[in-house]
Amino acid sequence: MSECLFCRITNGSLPTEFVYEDDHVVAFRDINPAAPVHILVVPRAHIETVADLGGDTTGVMSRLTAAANRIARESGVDADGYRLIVNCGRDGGQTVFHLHMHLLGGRKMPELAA
Ligand code: DGP
Repeated sequence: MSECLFCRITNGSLPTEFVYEDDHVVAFRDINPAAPVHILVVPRAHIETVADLGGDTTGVMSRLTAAANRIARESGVDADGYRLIVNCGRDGGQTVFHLHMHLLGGRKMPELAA
């Protein structure tokens, strides 16, 4: 049995409402939202970090981005804009080591700190 939290969510063993799913990607609301719209877009495949992409998994970021853009449109935040974030590793702020993209929208995002 996989112990990975997001594998348990993507494979349905931890019941979670999906706002989007296809053969490769699922998306669900962040448990600790940082914006009115805060969705996590996650590959079904277990890939620990964005740094692990390459070879057979080169297309994963395109799939995540396409799904995030679609969810942004469906959530009505596309006109005003939104932020897509991928945290990588501990210094990058990653806490769940299954690749995921944050979609944040519904409020003005602050400028990134220097
Ligand atoms: P990151 O820091 O980039 O690894 O983001 C992980 C996010 O995952 C964090 O914003 C909180 C969210 N999260 C953690 N556990 C759960 C959970 O069980 N369900 C949901 N929906 N989100 C979770």
